[in-house]
Amino acid sequence: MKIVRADVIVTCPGRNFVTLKIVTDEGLYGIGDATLNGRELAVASYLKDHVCPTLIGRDPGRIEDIWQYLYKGAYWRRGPVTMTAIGAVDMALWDILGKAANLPLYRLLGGASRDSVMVYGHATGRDLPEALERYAEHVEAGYKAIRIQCGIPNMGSVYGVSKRAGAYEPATKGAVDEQSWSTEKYLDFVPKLFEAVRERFGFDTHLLHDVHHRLTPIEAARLGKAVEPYRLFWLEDPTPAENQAAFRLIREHTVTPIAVGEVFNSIWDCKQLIEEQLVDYIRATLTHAGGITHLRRVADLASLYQVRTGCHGASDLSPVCMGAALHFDLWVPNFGVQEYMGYPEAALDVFPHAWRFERGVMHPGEAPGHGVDIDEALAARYPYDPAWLPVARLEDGTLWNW
Ligand code: KDG
Ligand code: MG
Repeated sequence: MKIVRADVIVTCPGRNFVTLKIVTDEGLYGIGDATLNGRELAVASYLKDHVCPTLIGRDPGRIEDIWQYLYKGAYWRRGPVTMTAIGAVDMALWDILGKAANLPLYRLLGGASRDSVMVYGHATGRDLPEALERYAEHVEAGYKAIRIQCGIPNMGSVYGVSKRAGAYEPATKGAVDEQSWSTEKYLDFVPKLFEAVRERFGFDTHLLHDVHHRLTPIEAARLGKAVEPYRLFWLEDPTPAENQAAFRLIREHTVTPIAVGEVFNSIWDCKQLIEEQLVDYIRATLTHAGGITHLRRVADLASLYQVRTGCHGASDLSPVCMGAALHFDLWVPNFGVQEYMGYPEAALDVFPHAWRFERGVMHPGEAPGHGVDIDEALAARYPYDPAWLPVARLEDGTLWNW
């Protein structure tokens, strides 16, 4: 079998997605998600201009060799754009392999390690009553794990709370959204938020929260310690992780479990965090971290240290990533949880899929490959629509981590 075409499809069915389609001389094709929120066209160009021409004529079954070729052969290694492009190629090649073998991807990886995949949903409110209502809806829908984010009293805007009604979507059209941040107000309010959740709903659901890189290590340590009575499933991205050693300080002070890594793109971003057992969950996902071929290396390293997976699954990762990730989750022995926020209706129509959700758990389905397709005619009806991720500033105007 030989690769005869590789096309990049950019579409905006409710939000922007970049998809790579690799076609073989036998008519089989595979697709991969190449969406990097707010930087979509950089990956589209990397693929179109620098990767697709090198794929033509290759055997799509040589997945490992193609991965190594794109990683080592570029000379310029790693980085979100490169690794997202490699991730999309890898995902598409595993899809082709599954279709050629007539097997769902999870069976190629070694078969199911569990019956279904626990996912966490997002309960987000502008204020405490609204956040608790959203939490109640998730409990009602059967979610076993729920992330809570809430507007902070007397703070203009906050991570996780959309300006628009409906699902969380941080990217905005037109001007970049400049949000304001006060660590003091946040640290004062958040323990009260968790207390209110546990008071109303008890301890039957796993409670998660995303700090979105906003705290310094010592502030994060203080928060982790303060919220121990509420027994979080995880506290996510408490501080930026470029300096992996910073997490030692958090670890020295608290037993609140830590999740990190949705912005990671390679094993090198998390090597120290894992080897020193500074985190409990690793959030890297297939699209941004080099596909199945690379993420399973991360998961295998993590398994040696009892670190579990918690793949990033925000809706800016396309339904293609979701499908592939669910196969990965069903197989990976050291699975923790999968994020799932749902998708706009139009996106679900553009990407017909075998995966399904039922009462807090998901299954990738039994279709060969990863089980997600793209309706190209429909995709063409939703042209690319530029959108920007926000930035955050402290109340005195200093640019902060969003
Ligand atoms: O594009 C940015 C989003 O993917 C990110 O804000 C979502 O932090 C996020 C999460 O935990 O899902
Ligand atoms: Mg996050």
